[in-house]
Amino acid sequence: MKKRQFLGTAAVACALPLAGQAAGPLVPAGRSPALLTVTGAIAHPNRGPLDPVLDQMMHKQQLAFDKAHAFDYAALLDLAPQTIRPTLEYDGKPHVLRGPLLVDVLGKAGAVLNEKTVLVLRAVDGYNVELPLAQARSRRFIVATHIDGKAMPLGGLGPLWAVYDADRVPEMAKLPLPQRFAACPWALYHVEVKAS
Ligand SMILES: Nc1nc2c(c(=O)[nH]1)N[C@H]1C(S)=C(S)[C@@H](COP(=O)(O)O)O[C@H]1N2
Ligand SMILES: [Mo]
Repeated sequence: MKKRQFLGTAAVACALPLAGQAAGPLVPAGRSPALLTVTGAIAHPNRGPLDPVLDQMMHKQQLAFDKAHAFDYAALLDLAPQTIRPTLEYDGKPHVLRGPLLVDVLGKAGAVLNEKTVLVLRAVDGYNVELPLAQARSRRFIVATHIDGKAMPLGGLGPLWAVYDADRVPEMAKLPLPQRFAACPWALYHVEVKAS
């Protein structure tokens, strides 16, 4: 597992335009690619607006934002991990999923939350779902980084999966397996915090 990486002023400095600077290393020290970008009602951004050139996939998915908090893998592993054991629909077996609570990820971004907040969870294939904050809390959604002790590949369910323990939510546990995980985008990469 990776050690914690420092994401303070260095990360903010890296997010600023590099105009006038000599070309540096391809991957600046202590920085790895953002896996999850949180936008909307947040008070602790660490990057600027959507760049319609370089943020091409988000641009194609018609996102728009003037600031964001981007998490790399280390930043997510730095948050207190939770472990859940839901039965998955793919094989009908319980699996161990681990990762920080979604609300803790939002907290790190300084999300401004109230009882009307809605979260839009979006995956790389464009699949997206509106999840009321109240449900993210009561169902204890996590941003899973590991399944059965292993990191999850892009191309599988990862690298991040917004998921919850359906077996432990009575109104979901009574549904057939294929109806329990519609609010759980695999390959999650973007969360919008919609205040209203
Ligand atoms: N990224 C992504 N996540 C997704 C989906 C999807 O199409 N893409 N389908 C959702 C739905 S509707 C269900 S029922 C479950 C299982 O769908 P799947 O068989 O497409 O994984 O995953 C959910 N998560
Ligand atoms: Mo579905």
